[in-house]
Amino acid sequence: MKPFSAKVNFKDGVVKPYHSKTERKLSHMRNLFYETSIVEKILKEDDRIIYEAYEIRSLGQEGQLSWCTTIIYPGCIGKEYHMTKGHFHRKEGSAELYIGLQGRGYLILQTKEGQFSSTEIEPGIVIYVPPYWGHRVVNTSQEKLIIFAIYASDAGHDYELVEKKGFMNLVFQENDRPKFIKNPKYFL
Ligand code: M6P
Ligand code: ZN
Repeated sequence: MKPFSAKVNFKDGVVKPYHSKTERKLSHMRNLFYETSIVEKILKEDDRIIYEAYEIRSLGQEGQLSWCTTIIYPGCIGKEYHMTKGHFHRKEGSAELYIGLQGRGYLILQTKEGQFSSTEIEPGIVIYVPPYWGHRVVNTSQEKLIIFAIYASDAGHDYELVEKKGFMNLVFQENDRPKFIKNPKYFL
């Protein structure tokens, strides 16, 4: 394999060239937002894009790195801010690095044993996601939240647990400010 490069636009998060672009619409996240009845109501009129990701992949082999920009559009579903699906790594001992490029929000993290953590993201903030911590990005700003992430190419994405249980805390907009609320649907 030879060295290669790509260009990341730090303002809009677009990567050129990229290997894959993922577009996550509300219909792809039906059961991830807390207020499922509001989701269904919105979907009758508008299947809005919640976020997009541009990925540069290396071979899915040990020792290789992949990287990705993610652009989370501003907005709420009911009171809950737009967010990514969130995932654990299939190879659970695999860490990741997040770097804020634009906008503001939170990276929320949790372990399968019930520990929870959150870190504010803003341009220039670098967050280390240790092995074994599931992670989700939440956009609490009124502009696009753009992040850059670097991870092991063989880490893999495990969405199952998040789809089943959600995250321990929800990030709601209250009086125009983010507020963390215990997720009543979460169980250990
Ligand atoms: C970050 C990285 C990617 C991830 C993307 C979207 O850029 O962690 O690996 O795919 O965010 O998040 P999710 O996969 O949870 O939808
Ligand atoms: Zn990850």
